[in-house]
Amino acid sequence: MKGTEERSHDSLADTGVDATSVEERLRAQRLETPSWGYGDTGTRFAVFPQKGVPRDPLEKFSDAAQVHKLTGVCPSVAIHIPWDKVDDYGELRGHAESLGLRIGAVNPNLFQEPEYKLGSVCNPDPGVRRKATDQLLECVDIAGKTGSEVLSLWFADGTNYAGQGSFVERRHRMVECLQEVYAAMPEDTRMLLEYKPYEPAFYHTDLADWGAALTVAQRLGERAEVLVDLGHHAKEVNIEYVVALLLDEGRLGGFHFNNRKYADDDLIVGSVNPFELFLIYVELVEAEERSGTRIDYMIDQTHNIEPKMEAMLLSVMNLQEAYAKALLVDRAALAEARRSGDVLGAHRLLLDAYATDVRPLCAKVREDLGGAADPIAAFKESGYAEKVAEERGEGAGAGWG
Ligand code: RM4
Ligand code: MN
Ligand code: MN
Repeated sequence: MKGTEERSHDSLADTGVDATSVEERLRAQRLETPSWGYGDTGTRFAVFPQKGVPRDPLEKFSDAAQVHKLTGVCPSVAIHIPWDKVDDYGELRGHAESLGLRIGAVNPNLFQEPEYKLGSVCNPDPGVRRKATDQLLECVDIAGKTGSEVLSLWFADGTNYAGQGSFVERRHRMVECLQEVYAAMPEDTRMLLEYKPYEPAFYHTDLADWGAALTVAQRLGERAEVLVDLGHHAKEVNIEYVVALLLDEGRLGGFHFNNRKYADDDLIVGSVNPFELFLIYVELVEAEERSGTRIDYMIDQTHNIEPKMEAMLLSVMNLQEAYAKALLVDRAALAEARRSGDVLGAHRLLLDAYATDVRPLCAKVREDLGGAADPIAAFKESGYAEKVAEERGEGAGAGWG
């Protein structure tokens, strides 16, 4: 039986790429996991409680530490406020750091309170806009206390019926509120604007697509960038093209990885359309080679019926594989095929990379990082799930709100 190292190099033998540099880049990959992916979440129909889910934000970090330990590439955790509200953010930060983690993007909820029925920063009532702006400013403050450098904003703002609101007035209100927040951000903090075309509003959304998010970001300044969530597009949108375009404008700041079959399903990334994920990474790899590209790669998933920790591990493995395959594309040959008009030659270079079995390579990279060749098997063997099920019990999960 061959060792991981040997199998890893076998799989690259025919690709003509430099295995060492591919491994180096894979070791440098960073993926942020979401605190809410560890808690009990659900649909509007039901939330199914699972045994051993974290009861508070600190326990979510303990679970995230397991994911980092087994994969070696997940040292940060995104938080949602108020789901992860604590009295002492210094304590939360200390707990994270004691586990070898740091706090990633701070995500404010501006969609749960009754006042936000007609919107938050776009609300026609100036009093409600003030409240929303103050909540955003509180998150800037939390980012400072927790050592986070990213304020990640998704707005549920929108309308349900034609005529309900003025698109333009609502947009102006959003820009005005965000200008105040942007001005309050320390120099090293970035603001990410996440778009979504529907839900919970069903007629229009105030940041519906990449164009809406990009133009608001441009109004604010260089440290405002667009976040692409893979579940937030109309059907058949060519997401890799959107990614390339935002990269070219220097305004792709973040990713929310997940996968969907129909709507904003928040399923495990790569579970529905792994080829699309690969094509997105093909664009990202190219951009990474340009200087100044700083993208926060985050997972945004809710695990409703699947075991949450294993779901997170599988997501990370799928992202490692997609990245690895994209790194295997023979770029020089691709450029030549494009130049000479070799349509299928160019296409097949992508297919060749996609068809390569990169699992041994990714297993080796994880082992190099102190993680596990097979993180899910290692997790099962570790007994962690049984231990926390015993300690934490069932049904007290910290999830939605
Ligand atoms: C939204 C969006 C946000 C996420 C919330 C909970 O659809 O994806 O990123 O934080 O859901
Ligand atoms: Mn998202
Ligand atoms: Mn979403």
